[in-house]
Amino acid sequence: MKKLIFMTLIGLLTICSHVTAQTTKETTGTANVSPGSPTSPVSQVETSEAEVRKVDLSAGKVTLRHGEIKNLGMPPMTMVFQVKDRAFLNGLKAGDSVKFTADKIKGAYTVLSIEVVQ
Ligand SMILES: [Cu+2]
Repeated sequence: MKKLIFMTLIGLLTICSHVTAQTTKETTGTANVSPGSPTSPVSQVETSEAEVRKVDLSAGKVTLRHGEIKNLGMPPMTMVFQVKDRAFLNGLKAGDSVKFTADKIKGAYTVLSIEVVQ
């Protein structure tokens, strides 16, 4: 009889620890997903640095020799960007150092914001 109780206890303990383990696993699993996971939110746009090479007011384009653009996974290079607003090009000239954000919009690399740095 004593042995039966003992076995039952062992059985209960096993179940308990199993449940606990599962709960812990689930909790940590959820914790890993939810807090500020950098990949999930609507395309986080990071500021990149560049030097203006050419401004094309009539086409609404700017050529930038840019540093790494993390949100686009792009290494440093010189390339042409569309601009979201042609007003961005007013006051920009070749040789300016700028900070800008860019994203791919309808298949075209587009400057979303740009600011001359002194
Ligand atoms: Cu590029």
